[in-house]
Amino acid sequence: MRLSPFLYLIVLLPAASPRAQTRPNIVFIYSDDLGYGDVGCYGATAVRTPNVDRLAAEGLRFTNGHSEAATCTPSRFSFVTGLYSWRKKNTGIARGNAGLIIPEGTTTVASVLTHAGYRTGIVGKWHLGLGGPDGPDWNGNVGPGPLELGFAYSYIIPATLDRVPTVYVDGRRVAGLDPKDPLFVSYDHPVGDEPTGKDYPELLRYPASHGHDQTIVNGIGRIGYMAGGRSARWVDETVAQVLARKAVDFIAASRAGGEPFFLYYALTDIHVPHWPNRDFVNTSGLGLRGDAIVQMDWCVGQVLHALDSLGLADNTLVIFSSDNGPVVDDGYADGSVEHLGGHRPAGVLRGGKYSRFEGGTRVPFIVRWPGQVKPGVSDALVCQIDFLRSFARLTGQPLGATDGPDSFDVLDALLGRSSTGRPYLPEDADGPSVLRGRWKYIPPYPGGPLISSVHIETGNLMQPQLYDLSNDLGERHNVAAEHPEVVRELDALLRAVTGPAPPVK
Ligand code: NG6
Ligand code: CA
Repeated sequence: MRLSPFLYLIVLLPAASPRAQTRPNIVFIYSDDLGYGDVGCYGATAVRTPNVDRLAAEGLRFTNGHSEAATCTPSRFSFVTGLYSWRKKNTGIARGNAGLIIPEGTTTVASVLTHAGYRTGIVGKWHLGLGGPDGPDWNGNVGPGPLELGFAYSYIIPATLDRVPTVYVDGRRVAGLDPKDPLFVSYDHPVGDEPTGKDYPELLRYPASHGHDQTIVNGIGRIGYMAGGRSARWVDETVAQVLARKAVDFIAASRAGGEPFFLYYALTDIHVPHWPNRDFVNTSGLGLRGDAIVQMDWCVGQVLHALDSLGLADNTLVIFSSDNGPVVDDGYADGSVEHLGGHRPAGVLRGGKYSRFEGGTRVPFIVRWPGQVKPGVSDALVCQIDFLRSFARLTGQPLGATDGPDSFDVLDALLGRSSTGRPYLPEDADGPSVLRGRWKYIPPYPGGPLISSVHIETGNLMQPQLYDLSNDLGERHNVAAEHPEVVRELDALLRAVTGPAPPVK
């Protein structure tokens, strides 16, 4: 039987249907502590990052893309909830046994995409607490956690690589835990009789330079004490590989299920402790931190390769970014400072992780969606907190005023269809500064100019600071005295934004 031209059209329609174009899969690859100058496409020459550079060449590279905060927990809180981190208490850097920081029932980027019919998953670093107010039951149900906040799949490390417990959590259970060897965790007092870095520094792979002197696990002094759970402990030199496998498996399973998917792939690199797989040791010439960058780039490559080989690349929006700016010695004397050479982790920016200067939150930020996002460079002001509302529009989800109230819909900027992003951005480093147009305003803050342990400038000054980023991206010339009216305006803006907080349960 010959098909009429009309029938041909119907048969052919699904492949080119608008659904395929407007509801792409979304993969957010979130690096940890990666600086504005740490990858090739942002100017690094001493370390090679071909996979991140490939994303940039095939996508849109933002020069003014930000995390919401200069540390991890608040940045992640904002990305997940669309709320500024200071809206809620306890969004400072969370302990590894903290209770879940985000109340159940909060609208999240994952719950929005679940409503839109997406299969949602998180793989990697969580660091937003688990369990009730007293923390999780490590030997039972570890929830509530990502699964109660809109993620259908969750394979995470609870906090950071340097915080106990050093175990994976698969869904609501510690993966591979033997009930005969229960896991004990405390941040207040030693548990069990395993050596600590404080008492047995000779057992360490490399010494701590600051803190990190509690339980030694796998030759690394950690923050916090733990005992038991031996069968469940991760092996530092394979964490990136284990998580990359989980990410790729999630993509493949979603492809098999035929649903659009959202993957939040939160890399553990390049946070301390730096212990890349032996495949990457001595590959950068920049010491262990540089080797961790190479491993991070490999992780990105694993995802790109999976998308290519499964035929998903064209219909997948990939976003790559970092949760805060860079730090070289974040508490371990692992040789990274000595090997840094001329590499500048924050590039042209001043400050880094923990800092109010741009180095704190201005980070690599790349969007790729072949055929939809024209490759290039964008100066639009965008922030990870804006994904919630931008993805809602992308997927046609109506939101109420209290859903992600601090998230702006910057979809057009993210897709390169507009050069305008959000109108201003509060940047948090234990208290906000604000960026609007060419101006960066840092209100007076006490606390001293330097965190000496990490060699990073805080940006604290008892006088107002105003920088004209159009000619002073490195924030060297405080022009507050020359522009009192701008200082007044931005101070008022900041007060208005931080003022009457929307109710957070
Ligand atoms: C600090 C840790 C640092 C890192 C940071 C959190 C010390 C001395 N420093 O308190 O090593 O873990 O917290 O980093 O313990 S973040 O990227 O997760 O915010
Ligand atoms: Ca971080």
